[in-house]
Amino acid sequence: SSNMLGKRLRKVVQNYQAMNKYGVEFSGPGGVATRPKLPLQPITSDLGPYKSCAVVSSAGSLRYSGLGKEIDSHDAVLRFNAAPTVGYEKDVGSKTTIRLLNSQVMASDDHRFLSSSLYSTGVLVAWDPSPFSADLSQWYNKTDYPIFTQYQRYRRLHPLQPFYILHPSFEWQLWQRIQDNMAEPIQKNPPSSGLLGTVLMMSLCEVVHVYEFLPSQRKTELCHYYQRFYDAACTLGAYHPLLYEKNLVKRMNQGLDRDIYTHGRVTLPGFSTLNC
Ligand code: NCC
Repeated sequence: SSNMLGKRLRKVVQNYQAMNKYGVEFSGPGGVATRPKLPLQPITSDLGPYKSCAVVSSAGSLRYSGLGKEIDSHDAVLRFNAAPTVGYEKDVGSKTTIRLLNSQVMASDDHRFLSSSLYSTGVLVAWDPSPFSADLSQWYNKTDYPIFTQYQRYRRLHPLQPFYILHPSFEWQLWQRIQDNMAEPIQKNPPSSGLLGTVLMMSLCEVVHVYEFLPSQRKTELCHYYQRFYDAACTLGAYHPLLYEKNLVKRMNQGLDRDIYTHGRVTLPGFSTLNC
């Protein structure tokens, strides 16, 4: 009915405006200093909408999961930081539509951000754990890692690859949602890339499947599926309020508990399908 359509349209506009707020039109103080420029439009105007999406956590429990085919069957796939696909296709698939990077990855020598081909597939989105929620110039002048210089360097080398930066207010609005879902006070650090990416995909997709964010029966202390490093804090959190993030995602899950146990899969609705 036209009433339904009206509601949907209103939602689309609201979504658009909301994303604009934590979108990417920040051109930065200093004009010349910030060239090459950020994209003109927010990512939600340039990408999607997609029907079905996959968010692939980097958890060690993806190892031997055999989920690769299922992950690749989605219209868009989001991956994190330095998580590779080559050599792990059976478990994590090979499609990369978006890669969400924290600023530490962009800055540290280990990850060879400027030279590795790992980052040249798909659309890049970067974020920095800014302690400042409101003041963009304060953040710009004191980021945790040199996100802007690295962004400029990368863009000069790869001028055609789409590359966005998340507005820090997105981190803190999301942090507030996690806190609202908990009776006890949580640590005042930004959410992990995992939850940031999940919510980003909820803005771009009708339905979002997140893999091994809520650990399956394969739960392990192996930190990442691609590294021999063991630490339970990778799954439970230390700096990031990861356990609380997982609680929130568990609450939003529209899939079966059994799918979590067997596949490490949760199913979340996209914002465009919600009427609230
Ligand atoms: O480990 P990381 O995350 O790159 O993983 C991406 C997201 O997957 C989810 N995850 C990961 C491992 C695991 N065992 N369980 C999980 O649920 C989390 O949601 C995680 O966000 C980050 O959030 O950006 C993080 O990045 C790393 C590190 O900077 C990069 O991997 C590059 O090496 C952080 N590690 C350290 O700082 C040592 C990590 O805390 C968070």
